[in-house]
Amino acid sequence: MAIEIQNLNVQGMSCQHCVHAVKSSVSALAGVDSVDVSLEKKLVTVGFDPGKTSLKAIATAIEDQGYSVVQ
Ligand SMILES: [Cu+2]
Repeated sequence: MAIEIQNLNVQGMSCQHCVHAVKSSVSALAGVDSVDVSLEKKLVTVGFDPGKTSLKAIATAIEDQGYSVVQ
């Protein structure tokens, strides 16, 4: 399975707690291979198997933590 890498612009992340909340919620999804968060760039970089999850599911997991994903 090929891993797809995508960037999401996420508003509302301000500290390491936010980084941790986003990382742990996204990495809990089946099919997610890697999660990186840049507070400076307001960017979440996700590596995932598109056969097991989708960018939409990943965005929803982030929004469930109280952050806004800008499409
Ligand atoms: Cu925070």
